[in-house]
Amino acid sequence: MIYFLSDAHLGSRVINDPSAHQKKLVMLLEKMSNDATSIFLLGDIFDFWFEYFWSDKSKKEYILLLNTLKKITQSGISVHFFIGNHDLWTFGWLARQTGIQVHRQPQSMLLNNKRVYLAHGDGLIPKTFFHTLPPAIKKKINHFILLRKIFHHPIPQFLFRLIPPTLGNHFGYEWAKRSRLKEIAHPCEYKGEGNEELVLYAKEKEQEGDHHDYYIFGHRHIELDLMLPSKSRVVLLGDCWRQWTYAQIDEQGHCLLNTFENE
Ligand SMILES: [Mn+2]
Repeated sequence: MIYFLSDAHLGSRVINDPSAHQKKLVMLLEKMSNDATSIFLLGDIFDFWFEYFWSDKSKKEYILLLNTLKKITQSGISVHFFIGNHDLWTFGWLARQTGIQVHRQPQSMLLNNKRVYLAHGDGLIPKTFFHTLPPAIKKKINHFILLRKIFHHPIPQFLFRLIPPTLGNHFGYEWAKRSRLKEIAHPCEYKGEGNEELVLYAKEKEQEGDHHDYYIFGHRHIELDLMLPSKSRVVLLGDCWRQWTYAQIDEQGHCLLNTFENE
């Protein structure tokens, strides 16, 4: 079995019991590791993750998860970590600690004989859709793209790595907290086939002839399993902080969404 999960937002300052949250994620990973050949973490596993030039004691907060990941990779299961928009600032430390494989770009992979397109999902804005948008929304998206460029740029990253971790983390977790609070006030909703960017992105790739059987994304915090006219399926994973949903592809290549019940 191959498993996919995303958006745990571990360490979020809005989560009342962060250690219970981490334990539940570890339980899910341990359950998966019983029959997994690979596990895909599709972004925003951490609400804020940044690796500084200095040693950062706060990373101890995640020791249970880091040890679990290490145990899983050492048992021969490959764990793929796709950066999200909250945990893109890993510069090698996380991979060295746990044996996971970090992906910084969307990937096309052949998994159990299915062609699967994988990404966290932020920043994937379909070109044809963008041109149809009203100027105010275009402006908002351009602002987001600019911010994303700064976040991904090596110079600001280098400078931020010089900051003392306590200060950087305070800033980072407060920044991340704002989007969680926004989400609590206005839960993410499905925008419909004609407006959901990741669905349109998948449709665009199909039209370009770049066929995939499955498109699996996180980021949106909603569950979706939608078939396109080309018979491709777009799967949005939900999240692992409130909904506890994940996807799996079995040996026959069937994909389904599932909910983790805390037994
Ligand atoms: Mn995200």
